Amino acid sequence: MSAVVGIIMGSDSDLDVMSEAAKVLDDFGVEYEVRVVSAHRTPDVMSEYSKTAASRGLKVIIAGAGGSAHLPGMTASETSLPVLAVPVKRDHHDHEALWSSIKMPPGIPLATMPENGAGNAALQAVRILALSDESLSQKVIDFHAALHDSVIAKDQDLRSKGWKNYVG
Ligand code: RP5
Repeated sequence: MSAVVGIIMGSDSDLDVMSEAAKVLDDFGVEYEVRVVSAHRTPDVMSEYSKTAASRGLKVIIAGAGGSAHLPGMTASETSLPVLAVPVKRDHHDHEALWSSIKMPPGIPLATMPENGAGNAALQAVRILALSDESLSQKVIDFHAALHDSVIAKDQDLRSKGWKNYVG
């Protein structure tokens, strides 16, 4: 099967953050591709990637970048596909990547995730794909049921042990 989600990032140094998206897609059995596509260092590649993404079969793009993060927004401007931005945040960064993603001009939507929120970006991509895929939709429902049950189990454990023993 060919990739339906494109995971792109401005640098291979973003991979530790962006690989969380790949892991989630693996869990849901969604096909994806992973590329380094820099808005600043390889703008020609970014442009080509964005313009051909839909015709190559991609349905959603997850784009991560840090610092002066232009990749998510510029990708959104050159494709008709939904683009999910992941602002990559390091300790020596302020929130510039987040700001650059949430300040998009009217007409060019960009769904911006929390800083380093690649896992949630993938879950959102799965939800988008699940709109037209019944078996994937069932997996999303099952995922939420498991999440619910895990919290119930933790709460029961906490109540039976008491908080001090639970923490200890
Ligand atoms: C951004 O600059 C990248 O997305 C990365 O987060 C940051 C640093 O890139 P490298 O210098 O590590 O390649 O464009």
